[in-house]
Amino acid sequence: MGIDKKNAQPPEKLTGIKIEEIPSSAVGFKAIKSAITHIKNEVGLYKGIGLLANLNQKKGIDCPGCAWPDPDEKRAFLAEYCENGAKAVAEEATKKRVSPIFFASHSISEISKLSDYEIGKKGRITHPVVLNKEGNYYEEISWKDAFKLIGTELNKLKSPDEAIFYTSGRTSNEAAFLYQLFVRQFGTNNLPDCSNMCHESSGVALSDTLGIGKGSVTLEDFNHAELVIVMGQNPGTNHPRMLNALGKTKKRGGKIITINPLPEVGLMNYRDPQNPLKWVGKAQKLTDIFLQVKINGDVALLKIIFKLLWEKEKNNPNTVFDHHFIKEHTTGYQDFIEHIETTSIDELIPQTGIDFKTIEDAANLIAKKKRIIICWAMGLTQHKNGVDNIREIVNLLLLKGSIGKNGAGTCPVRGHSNVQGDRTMGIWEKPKTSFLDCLEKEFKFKAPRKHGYDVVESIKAMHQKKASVFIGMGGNFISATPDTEYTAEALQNCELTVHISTKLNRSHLIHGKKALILPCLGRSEKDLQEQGEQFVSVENSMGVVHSSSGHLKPLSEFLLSEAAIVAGIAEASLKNSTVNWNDLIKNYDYIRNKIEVTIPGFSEYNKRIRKNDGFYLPNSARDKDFSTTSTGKANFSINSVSDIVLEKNQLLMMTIRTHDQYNTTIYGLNDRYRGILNERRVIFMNSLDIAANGLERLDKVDLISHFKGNKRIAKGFLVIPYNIPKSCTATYFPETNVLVPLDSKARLSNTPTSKTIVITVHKN
Ligand SMILES: Nc1nc2c(c(=O)[nH]1)N[C@H]1C(S)=C(S)[C@@H](COP(=O)(O)OP(=O)(O)OC[C@H]3O[C@@H](n4cnc5c(=O)[nH]c(N)nc54)[C@H](O)[C@@H]3O)O[C@H]1N2
Ligand SMILES: Nc1nc2c(c(=O)[nH]1)N[C@H]1C(S)=C(S)[C@@H](COP(=O)(O)OP(=O)(O)OC[C@H]3O[C@@H](n4cnc5c(=O)[nH]c(N)nc54)[C@H](O)[C@@H]3O)O[C@H]1N2
Ligand SMILES: [Mo]
Repeated sequence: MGIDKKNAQPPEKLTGIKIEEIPSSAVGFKAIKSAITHIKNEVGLYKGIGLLANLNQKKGIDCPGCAWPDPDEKRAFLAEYCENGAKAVAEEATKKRVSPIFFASHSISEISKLSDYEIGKKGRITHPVVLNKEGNYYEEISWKDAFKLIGTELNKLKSPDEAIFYTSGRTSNEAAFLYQLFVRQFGTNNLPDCSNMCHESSGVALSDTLGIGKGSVTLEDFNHAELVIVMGQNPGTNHPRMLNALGKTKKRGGKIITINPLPEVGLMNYRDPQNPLKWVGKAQKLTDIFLQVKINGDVALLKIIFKLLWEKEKNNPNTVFDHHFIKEHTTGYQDFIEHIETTSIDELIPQTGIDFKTIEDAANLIAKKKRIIICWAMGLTQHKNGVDNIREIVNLLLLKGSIGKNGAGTCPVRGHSNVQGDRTMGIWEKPKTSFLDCLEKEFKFKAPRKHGYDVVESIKAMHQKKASVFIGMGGNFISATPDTEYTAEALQNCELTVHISTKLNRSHLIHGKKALILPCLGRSEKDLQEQGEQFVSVENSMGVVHSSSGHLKPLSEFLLSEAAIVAGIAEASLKNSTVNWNDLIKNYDYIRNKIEVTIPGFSEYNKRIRKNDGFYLPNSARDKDFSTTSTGKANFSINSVSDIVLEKNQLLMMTIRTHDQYNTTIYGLNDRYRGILNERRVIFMNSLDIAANGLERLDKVDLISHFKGNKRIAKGFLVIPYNIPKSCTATYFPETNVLVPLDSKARLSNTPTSKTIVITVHKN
């Protein structure tokens, strides 16, 4: 019995908004109080403090929050974590349990009526459970039978390409490597991952222009940068420890330019979370120049800046651009300059929504600086021209010779704590030939060569019944993906859906004809295998591979590690595998030995991972080696501005995160840094747009998105007047994913355009 696809969306219920003044700075006492409250409520104070003391310490647990790196040497004495890192571990190490008794007394239809917040707070899943055809209750199943069911369904498929193997970004290197090896031995490259919705645009743009899809800076570079530009990112909430790095840049005399439609509190002023003496008195100012750009106005803004820089360079040759770098290391400079000559500042200004004088101040500052870092996240990648946004960033760095030198370079700030490592391990629907060649050689099998489905293509394939088994290694597919109702139909078309999860989420409720939930160990728990206690390894945003070991007793004896689950599925599904899966998981050193011989950069993996804090992977851009691009040099590129034209009363909507959520996991109902408490169904609007639509503060409205003549609706949101550019609005994800059309995606990277959705607002 399938539940109504409408229940794929969070319920429309309002929760009782309270509005308070927006704080003047991030961090400080309230952050500490919030962290302690979450720890106390979820884990208990005594156990919680032990847990926090291990977070991000050498030989400790890698924080499951974000992918921001740890300092190479000195770690904070008090603790190397942030408020939101504390919430992330509290959520995982919670005392609350979702046991077979819970499932026996709560039907799927019943659970699907709860909010995402309520679902998450039910706790950790303790046993593998199955939902049989026509059932409305999950029931306990043994691991053996669960694996057998997967094996049977996979082997029923006419082609391996009818199965989809999704990965979220928390999976360790060891589990990810095994998972992709199993999937390729099964015979498909259908390995979509959360990256497809996240930094794919960065990967495509950086590979194109610099020859490596990862950022080039290290944490140390922030101590040497003269200028850091932070674009389309809200580190105060999503990467709080990045504020320390920015604080250090400032202390050494560096400047910060922030480009964002919102004046995000954390970027404006902050207090050092590791220095309680600084929690009172005046906060540290971070942003020197704030460019309050309209949504998707970044390419236009950068083009204006290029024009201003070029004018200066023409007037005083060799003072603004680094011609030595340009000549030695790049191609396409002449074409780029010709394009800049033809651009018109007057035509571009309206797209930015910023006054000319402020842009000029920014250009003057950039002109003088030689060591520049540019950081960015989802505000740039999730647009139709997301790849253009990032190639434009590269243009700026190339003009300034700001790549491959101390204090300079690209800094795409990754989301999930091991999303970068998972890609390195081969979780990718478009694997490189050289990688498949290595797998074939080492494991003696014929790897599939045809590219697989990414996230958007997977949804379509399931909808069109070209795929009928879905396996999710972590994540929450129904809530993270666009076009919620369409995606629900897609998942409900499947014969089998399987989720390897720590906590209950909405994806468990929007299921195929049969469904399994396979509970796994979390990062914070001890992982005991045949040859003893194991640790895993992960790669952070700056390419450092390091270990993570859980210290807590697993919450239930029925949990398996992700690696063991992959081995179990592989044993039950592959007929003549050349791999002895059960042997590999006896000791993860054996898996790392296999990684060492198949993936470049991992020589002496087992030895180096045990030393202090791991090791840096090779990074060609960091070494000013651009030989891996199509031209053998770093490429200048010519990029497209936004092509969105709004009709009367139409507005642009970006979907963003509150301070109290981790993607689809809702820690709480507050967004403290934006002054909103106890409510998620809000829409931030400019006062002029509120008036123009005949609306008032706190009016209840429905949102309708418009795409190629189709309308999609999300009901019941409260209007909040906010400091946001005219014609721009913001709502929280996942409540408004139902408005994001599946076919609205970035050119080249296929990333859903979660930050540019054309909407109208209607009084309810
Ligand atoms: N606590 C916590 N930490 C997290 C996460 C979480 O949910 N909670 N998620 C993790 C993940 S997977 C990721 S990918 C990252 C996400 O980290 P962020 O990218 O910081 O997250 P978003 O909330 O999507 O914020 C996007 C920012 O971009 C701005 N923006 C939107 N559109 C535009 C635009 O057109 N131009 C410019 N210049 N700016 C724009 C928004 O105003 C907002 O400040 O964080 C990771 N860390
Ligand atoms: N509208 C809109 N949509 C977006 C975005 C946006 O900005 N706007 N952002 C996109 C981005 S950047 C991303 S990365 C995706 C995120 O997409 P996902 O990664 O799919 O979603 P998460 O919410 O991070 O997944 C949370 C679930 O992961 C499981 N989990 C947690 N820890 C573990 C673990 O250690 N092991 C396993 N096996 N499972 C675990 C828990 O069951 C939890 O419910 O969403 C995307 N969707
Ligand atoms: Mo992400």
